[in-house]
Amino acid sequence: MKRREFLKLSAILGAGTAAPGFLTGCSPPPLPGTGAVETSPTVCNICFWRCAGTVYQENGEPWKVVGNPEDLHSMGRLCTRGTGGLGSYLDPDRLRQPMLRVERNGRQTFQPVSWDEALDFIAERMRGIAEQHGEDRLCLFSHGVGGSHFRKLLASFGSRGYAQPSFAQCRGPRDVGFALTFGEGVGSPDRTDMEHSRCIVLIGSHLGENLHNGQVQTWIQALEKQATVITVDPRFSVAAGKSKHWLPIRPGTDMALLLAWMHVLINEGLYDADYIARYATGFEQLAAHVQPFSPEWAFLETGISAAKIRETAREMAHHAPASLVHPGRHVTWYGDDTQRSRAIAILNALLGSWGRKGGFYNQEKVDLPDYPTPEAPKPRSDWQAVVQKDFPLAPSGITNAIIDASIGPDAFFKGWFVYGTNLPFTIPDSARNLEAAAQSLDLFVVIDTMPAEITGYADVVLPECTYLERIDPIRNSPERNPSLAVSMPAFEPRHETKPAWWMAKQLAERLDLGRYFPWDDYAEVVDWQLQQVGSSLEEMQRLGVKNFPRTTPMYFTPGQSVEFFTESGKIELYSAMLAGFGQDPMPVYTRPERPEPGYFHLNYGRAPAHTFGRTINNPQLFELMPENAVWVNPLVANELGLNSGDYVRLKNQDGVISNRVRVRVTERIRPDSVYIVHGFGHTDARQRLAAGRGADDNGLMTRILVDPIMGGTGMRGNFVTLISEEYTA
Ligand SMILES: Nc1nc2c(c(=O)[nH]1)N[C@H]1C(S)=C(S)[C@@H](COP(=O)(O)OP(=O)(O)OC[C@H]3O[C@@H](n4cnc5c(=O)[nH]c(N)nc54)[C@H](O)[C@@H]3O)O[C@H]1N2
Ligand SMILES: Nc1nc2c(c(=O)[nH]1)N[C@H]1C(S)=C(S)[C@@H](COP(=O)(O)OP(=O)(O)OC[C@H]3O[C@@H](n4cnc5c(=O)[nH]c(N)nc54)[C@H](O)[C@@H]3O)O[C@H]1N2
Ligand code: SF4
Ligand SMILES: [Mo]
Repeated sequence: MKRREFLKLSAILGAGTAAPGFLTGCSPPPLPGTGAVETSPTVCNICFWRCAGTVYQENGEPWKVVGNPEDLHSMGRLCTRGTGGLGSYLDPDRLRQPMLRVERNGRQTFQPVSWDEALDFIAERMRGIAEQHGEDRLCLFSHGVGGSHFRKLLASFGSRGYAQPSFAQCRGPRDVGFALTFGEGVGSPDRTDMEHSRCIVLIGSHLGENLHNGQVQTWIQALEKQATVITVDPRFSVAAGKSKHWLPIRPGTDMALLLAWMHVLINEGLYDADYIARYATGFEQLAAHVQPFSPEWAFLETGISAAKIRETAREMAHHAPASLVHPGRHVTWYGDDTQRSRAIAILNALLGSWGRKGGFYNQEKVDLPDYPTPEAPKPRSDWQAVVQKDFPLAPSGITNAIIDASIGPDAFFKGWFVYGTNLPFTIPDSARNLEAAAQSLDLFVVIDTMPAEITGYADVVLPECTYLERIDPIRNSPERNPSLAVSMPAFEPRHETKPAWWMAKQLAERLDLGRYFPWDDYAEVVDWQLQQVGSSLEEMQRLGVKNFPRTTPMYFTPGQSVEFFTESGKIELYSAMLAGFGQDPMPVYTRPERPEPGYFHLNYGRAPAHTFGRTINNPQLFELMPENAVWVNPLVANELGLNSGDYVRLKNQDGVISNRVRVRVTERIRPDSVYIVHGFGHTDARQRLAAGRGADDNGLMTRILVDPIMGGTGMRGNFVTLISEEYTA
């Protein structure tokens, strides 16, 4: 529009009309949009999909962040949240300087301190822990790329304790379930080949609200090509609205549906017999196992008619192998989650979709060497064997197990580093345990950008600058097309904030571990790595993203013999390994508990404008969605005399009461459930926009259903009732 106006003006000028003074004068006032523009490459850090983009500034002022058109991983676009990324830099409530817990007039408070004071304090406590208990007693909770610097620091010190909430609170069960079946996990980004799928089955995956960018776009491509979508969700999600079949399942009964689908595929001979004969083991046992689970049986459990179960199973088979039963991502639901993920994996095996076009493809990443540094010392203990002995099949750290192993005088862990994870909002039933751990630990360090609730437990708070103000490790995600992307500082760090790499290096030097961090600036590491693959920081500063050719096929070739990374080398429909660990070798259905009268299943999920609780205070994203609402079915609303917009509080089965939250009366939720978007209900008043807005699902999850295989925290066994609250706004 602006451009056209300008052209019109030049036409007038060309026609000999006297030019207005500001066009002929020697010192024109700057016009908007004509200032000096600078750009720098970035990798979005608002969620963990890691889309590449470009940051624009004009006359040194932040202007916008947009997608990098060369980035195949994001298809050149940022999502709503990524576009609002500047808000994380501009947020006036950010942490500004290091803070130390001190005692003043008999009360504890945080005192702003210099970096030297904060880092000296931490180094001294680390030494103290090493002397008293051993150098292996520290652990890191981390979610985000910068955590790798602290992981390196702790490893060089002698501690390997490590956990991310993306395992035990998120996708751990699916990765273990798929690994037990196919010998490999689904990975992140997920290896789903939706752009080529002819049929997509979504079990709770609420794509469209879950806005993992590239994945949502491939799903939309499938929709545009008229792929059949079958959505299983007790809520009429955005995805359900785009589906041919919506199966509004009774919460927690998915396993019954999955077993019935297998029953139909096997009993009607619709499974991929060649694929199973060639690649799988345990088919006989599976066929016998699913006999009792007819669609008629499953109807009584799930509420989905037998006819619908048969129709959808046949449709999946019709499109196989381009039929993808999506593995989901946040799958810590009812405690039998690894088994449900196994059931999904087995169903995919029956459809022959693993390794096939439109199913699961083989990913590739760039073979990028690590910067050479000395090898970290061998730790004096195997912390996993101590802390996670009940879950020998967990390949990764279990956040909740580490918290438990940090409480009391005999606890294994004595010091915590918490990087970019707001544990009180992230780990269900953690409030009591975090308090107890904080009392027991000798050192509690939080590295965050915001005054998140977790900072309230810390001895020391280290303020990190945002991704827009620092250089991050190179993005090298496994994908369809291998690619590298770099994230360079667009702005100087505000206030006294610093990047994680700087903090880790400073600590290392104080601990005589400087040899593990042999660089002055992390940019040297990035440049060295890029040089090894024929690029450089200078080139990447211009390009942002570089794509590399694939070297292996995306799919199995017809008749290819494949060695799977399982014990048998085959796809394991029957898992001898599970049997060996005293677990069911094939998935078994357990009927979930139902709510007492007056109570509802507490259902929760994502909204497009936010990532967990971490963006609520971002001024640009807050504006899009300042609070959540509790979805209530009209039948329930009528009975309780509630209208949309009324305030209520949610009270759970253990008497925990939420913040007040508005009601949204909608047919889109079943009468036995209510639904809220996760991440709201912040309590720290220093987050001035977010504090007190909406309700926090996590606080209401005082009952967790622990997965016996991998230790994940099933969160969907909580029930709430609604307490009305006078409308006061
Ligand atoms: N009740 C409930 N619990 C859940 C979920 C749920 O839906 N409901 N979802 C689960 C899932 S799927 C996941 S993956 C996890 C996610 O769990 P988390 O990753 O812990 O999510 P957040 O609570 O948003 O915490 C992120 C923290 O990182 C900080 N941060 C943001 N950017 C930076 C940065 O650049 N540097 C540093 N140092 N800090 C930064 C934020 O300020 C915030 O305090 O939560 C799990 N827990
Ligand atoms: N905008 C945005 N997008 C995100 C994120 C974000 O924070 N914001 N986080 C990302 C992350 S880390 C993750 S792990 C994913 C999580 O997103 P997904 O893995 O897609 O979904 P879930 O969180 O497991 O489940 C939410 C859906 O499950 C449905 N559901 C509830 N109970 C049941 C049940 O018993 N059976 C079935 N079949 N469905 C049920 C809910 O109604 C809801 O639609 O989203 C990712 N994408
Ligand atoms: S999906 Fe959105 S928020 Fe996540 S990295 Fe990409 S642009 Fe950023
Ligand atoms: Mo997640």
